[in-house]
Amino acid sequence: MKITNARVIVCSPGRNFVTLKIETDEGLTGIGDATLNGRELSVASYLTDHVIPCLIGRDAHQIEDIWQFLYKGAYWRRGPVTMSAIAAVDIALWDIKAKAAGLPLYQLLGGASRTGVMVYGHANGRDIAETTDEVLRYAELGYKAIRAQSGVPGLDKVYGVGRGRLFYEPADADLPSEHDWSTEKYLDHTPKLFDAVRSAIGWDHHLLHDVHHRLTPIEAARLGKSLEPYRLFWMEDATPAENQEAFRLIRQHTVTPLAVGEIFNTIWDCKDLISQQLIDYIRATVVHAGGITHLRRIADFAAMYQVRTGCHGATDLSPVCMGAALHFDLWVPNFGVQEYMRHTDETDAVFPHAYSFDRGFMHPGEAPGHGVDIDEAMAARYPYQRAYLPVNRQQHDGTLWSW
Ligand code: CS2
Ligand code: MG
Repeated sequence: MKITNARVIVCSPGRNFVTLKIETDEGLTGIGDATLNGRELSVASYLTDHVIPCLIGRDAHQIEDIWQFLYKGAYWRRGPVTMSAIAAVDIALWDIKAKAAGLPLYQLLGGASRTGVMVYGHANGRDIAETTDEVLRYAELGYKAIRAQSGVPGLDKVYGVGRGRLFYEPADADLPSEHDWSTEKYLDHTPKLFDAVRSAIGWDHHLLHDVHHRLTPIEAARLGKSLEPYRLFWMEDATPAENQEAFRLIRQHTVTPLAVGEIFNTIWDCKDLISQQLIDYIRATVVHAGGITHLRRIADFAAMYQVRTGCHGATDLSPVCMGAALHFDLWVPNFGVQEYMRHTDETDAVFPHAYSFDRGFMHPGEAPGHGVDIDEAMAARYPYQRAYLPVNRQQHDGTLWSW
């Protein structure tokens, strides 16, 4: 089966998405997600200018060889732009292969390892009371696992408190907006948040929290320790992870489970974190970590150390990524949880899909392929609109900080 054409479709049904569509001489097509929040056009250009010319004429069934060609052949290996582009090709080719077999993608990976994929939703609010109410609302929606993020007294804007209720879009301006930050205010506030939430919801739900890269290792250790009474499912991105060794300091002080990796793009970013059991969940997902082909390698490596998957699934990852990830989640033996930040109705209309949500669990559906498509005519109605993620500054002196 030869690849005859490939096109990049950039659209913005409420937020920007980049989709790769691959066509073959047997009439089968496949689509992949290439969305990188705030750098969408970089990946679109990487695909159009540097990848697609190399795809034409290749055998669409040779997923692994094409992956190796795009990874090693680039010479300049790794990085979010390169690996998102490779991921888009990979997801599209797995879509084609599964369609050619007439099977849902998870069957090609090894079949279902569970009856459904447990997902977590995002409850957020401006203060503890509002956030607690949202957590209870998510429980009523059927979620068994709920992330809680709230505003912090004395801070103007904080990660995770968004414009949406069921979805959250942080890329909120044509140029990066500036948020303010105070570690002290955050560390004082967060244990109070979880004391209130756990008191309100009881012990039958998993609670999660995203620190979003903002603490030093010892500060993260302090937070993890202070949250132990509330039994979190995980504390995410507790500290920037370029220095994987930093997590050892956190590990020495707290038993709160640690999750990291949504911004990782290859196994090398998490090799030591996993092999030295410094984390409990790996957050890498199909769109930013080289597609199904590479994410399987990360998951199998993680399984050797009892590290489980917890794929990223924010609103800014397209339904194509969600669909492919759910097939992966249904198969992967060391599954942990799948993030499910819903998309807007206009996004769902552009990306019709077979996956579904039911009482806290999702299923990718039984459609051949990954079960997600793109309505190109509708996508054309939503042209790209530049939008950047915010930056963060220390409130007391303006120092640029992790957002
Ligand atoms: C967050 C994301 O979902 C998460 O865990 O870290 O909302 C993240 O901020 C966005 O994906 C960035 O584009
Ligand atoms: Mg996160």
